[in-house]
Amino acid sequence: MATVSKTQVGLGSVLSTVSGPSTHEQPDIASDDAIHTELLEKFVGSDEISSAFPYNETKASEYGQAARCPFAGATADASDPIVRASTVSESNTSEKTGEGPPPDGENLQKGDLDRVRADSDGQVLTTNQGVAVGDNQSSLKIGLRGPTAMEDFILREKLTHFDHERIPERVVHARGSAAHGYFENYAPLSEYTKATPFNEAGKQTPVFVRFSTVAGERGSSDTVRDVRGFAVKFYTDSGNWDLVGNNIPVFFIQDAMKFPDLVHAVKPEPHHAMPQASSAHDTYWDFVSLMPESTHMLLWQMSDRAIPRSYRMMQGFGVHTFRLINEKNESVFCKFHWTPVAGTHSLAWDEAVKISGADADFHRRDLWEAIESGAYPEWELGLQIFTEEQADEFEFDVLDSTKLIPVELIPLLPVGKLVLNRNPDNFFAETEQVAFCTAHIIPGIDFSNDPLLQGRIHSYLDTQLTRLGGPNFHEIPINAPLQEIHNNQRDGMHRQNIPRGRVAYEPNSLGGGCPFQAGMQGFTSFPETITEDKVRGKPEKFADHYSQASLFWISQSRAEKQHIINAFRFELTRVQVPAIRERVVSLLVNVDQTLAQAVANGLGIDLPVAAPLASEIPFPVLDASPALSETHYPGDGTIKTKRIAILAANGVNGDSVNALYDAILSQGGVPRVLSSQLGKIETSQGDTLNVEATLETMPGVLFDAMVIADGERSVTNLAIDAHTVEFLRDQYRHCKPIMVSNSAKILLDKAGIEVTLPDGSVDPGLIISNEYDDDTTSQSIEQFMMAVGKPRDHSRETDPPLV
Ligand code: HDE
Repeated sequence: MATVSKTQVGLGSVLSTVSGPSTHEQPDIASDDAIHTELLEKFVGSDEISSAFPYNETKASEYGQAARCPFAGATADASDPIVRASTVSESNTSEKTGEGPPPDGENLQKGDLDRVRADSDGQVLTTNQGVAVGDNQSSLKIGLRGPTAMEDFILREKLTHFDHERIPERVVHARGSAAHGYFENYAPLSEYTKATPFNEAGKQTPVFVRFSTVAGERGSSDTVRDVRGFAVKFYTDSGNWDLVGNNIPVFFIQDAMKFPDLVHAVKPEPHHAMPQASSAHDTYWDFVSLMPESTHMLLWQMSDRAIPRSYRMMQGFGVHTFRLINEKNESVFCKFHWTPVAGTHSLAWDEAVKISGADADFHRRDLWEAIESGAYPEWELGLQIFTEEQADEFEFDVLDSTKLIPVELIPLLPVGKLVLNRNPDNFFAETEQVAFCTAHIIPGIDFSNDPLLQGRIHSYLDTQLTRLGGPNFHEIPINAPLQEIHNNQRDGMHRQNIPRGRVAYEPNSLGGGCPFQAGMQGFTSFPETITEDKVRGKPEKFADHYSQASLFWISQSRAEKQHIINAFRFELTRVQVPAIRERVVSLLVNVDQTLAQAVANGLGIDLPVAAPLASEIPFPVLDASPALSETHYPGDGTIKTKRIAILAANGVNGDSVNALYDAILSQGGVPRVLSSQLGKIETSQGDTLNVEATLETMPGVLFDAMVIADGERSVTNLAIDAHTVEFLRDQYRHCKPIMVSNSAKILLDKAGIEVTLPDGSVDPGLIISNEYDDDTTSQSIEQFMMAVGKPRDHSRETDPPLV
């Protein structure tokens, strides 16, 4: 191209932002004015890069067959980065603007959370504008006894910020706790999926996991009867993937259309805003008894699964059927299961109620303490993988979220482990602001047509707009992916990122086509063929509302069944309208006659006739699935993180307490010496022991097991504190291991505790030790620890309770 003079190219044009000459010719840009030279360079470069796109060469690929394989967008290299810049003045650098042009093609918002962590060590207090505050004690007044000055910007900034500290809580799952960790993949899963967390053996993907209850408000108690959320955000190297699941594998409803109704029914009743965090009220049971598809979920919700011992001891489920897609674009269906290494364990209902009073933060504290002490909670991820053809053969529909796939039918393929090893720095910044969304998926994973899942894809993004104040919540550090974000979305409330350049559209030629679409390297939806009418309705198999409810019932142990009956009895007794109670029992008649009869007896009503079935198609009677019982997940048998109370008072045998304390600690348990008040107690050896907590502040429900320490005088002293007897009774009633010495048997008598089980056999959880001596005591300790390491043995239970 011939060079031309500045007049020809129109230097005046680059000093303006409107119009310019109609030439492509290359000017002689060796100007004596550096800014003019750069402006010319930018002007010429823009024309050059734009000329590389004489037309939209990929347009034709958007149509017909060609559209099945999306193309990568057309791009051209800008010869000079100044061409993409917003302004040539970017070379004027400062401490604030940074060192001029940013690295080519990078969004520096990416990265670990350290870039936004703040520590104030050695720093003075400042305003939000960074002005050092001289006095943080008093507002500015006109005279010591005078009015406060309007100009006190320090006071006003502080109060204004405080006034706006709260954000709306989540509509559901408001109460939760979270932790950081990682997912480690066992082996490449490329046969099924190209999703990058699964593509290498040993690969670790950072995660943030939030557990929650559903119905209660943000400040409600942890141990209420409720489903628990189990939401995992994977910060993968192909973007964020959120697996937003629950601790129960099925759901109440089949279609997203009914979710607001369900939530309105279970939340506190609108007139008096009661009850908090409980389904035991009329509107809830009114709704679900008119929705027979809820029956399966109701059995789970009334089971022990709805009162977990710990977030660390719950299974997790993706619930819906998802798709996996491999590099060849082949797809299989998949369900996600998390199985806790610590086993699946639950509280007793009476215990859960008492914990609510003793420590409303029981689960939050448990998770925090376990991680803080290095006992990192762990789960194994298992996949149920099946083909569309297999799905068609099942007697239930895999798109129906009120159904599960028994693992006896499709076994779990173990694919990796989840480890939670870091507590958040700040509850609000991380746990409260984290935004999970079922629409966050990555290449290799896709949705199924489950109508519940389809509604969720909309709902989660939508809810964040209100909760987190606009569409830029993805820039909040806890939500930002590790991958860089490059797109033409702009503006909105609280935008953090400063996009460079004038191009905010695609296709473009002025930005060299960038950012350009990734084509087959990017996310592509599975091209499922659908040839059906547009309708509102549900498939026939969805009309089976009871066979899996019966399956769940018959798969439970004797104790689990009794707990389900008791839970129905409790919840329905709190319901006031008899017709609603009867309607619920009429659903149960279709599940199991014994269950329905037992609940009816508890309510003092005659067995109602069975609720009519929604379909005439006979539905299958299924074989029991042992994996649906909690007894299938006993855990690793260790006492790790188990809290063990050692009750002691003046005159205690210090040697026996020390031996026990050491033994518990050495096996990873958490011993605490409890007495009537804090301070020191004298041992029979003449030493002293520190009391760590009192019987009044930490009642028995907060411990997994207890010991009445050896020493006659100590026992006598404990006997005059009624808390001791309550402690013993609760531990006994909740089927927890108890160890007492011979001399402490008097306390058992006082508590009305028999040394044998109600059926007369030996109680394996009640260990009576001889007076302290090295050998026999260590045998008793061993026996006690074995009992503590096992799941609870419910053989002490009677209905009503004897103790
Ligand atoms: Fe949710 N759900 N949900 N849900 N859900 C929310 O999103 C919704 C459903 C689940 O720790 C909300 O950010 C609809 C099933 C968890 O932050 C909201 C439907 C399952 C969490 C929402 C469902 C879940 C939520 C409230 C029916 C188990 C907490 C705040 C179509 C598979 C995530 C928010 C966290 C949270 C909507 C049904 C699990 C309103 C519309 C089924 C674990 O968007």
